[in-house]
Amino acid sequence: MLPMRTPKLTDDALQQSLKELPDWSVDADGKLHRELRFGDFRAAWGFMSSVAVAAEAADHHPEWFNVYNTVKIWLTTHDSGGLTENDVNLAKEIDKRAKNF
Ligand code: H2B
Repeated sequence: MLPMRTPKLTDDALQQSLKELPDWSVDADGKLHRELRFGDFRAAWGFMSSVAVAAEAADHHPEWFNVYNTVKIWLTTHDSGGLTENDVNLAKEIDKRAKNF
């Protein structure tokens, strides 16, 4: 048996989801992308720690890059080869947690 993969979002479903994610865009690689800037490294790292807990709980993990107070995030579902509802859900969780830092 093949392992179950989360289905990729249709173009329509993706466009609908993007309406709820105004801070996110789809990059040239088809990944959901957002950049955040915090007051300092402590806040950026605190945010990343918070997202790490959510990502681990969901078993869905971001690609990300941090320098001092900036965090750049890319979301995609590697197992599915594209964007799925798991990426949309994690993006929403990230938006929620970003407000705390
Ligand atoms: N995160 C992301 N972003 N995409 C995946 O396909 C993925 C993941 N797969 N986290 C999970 C872990 C998988 O590798 C494990 C075995 O469940």
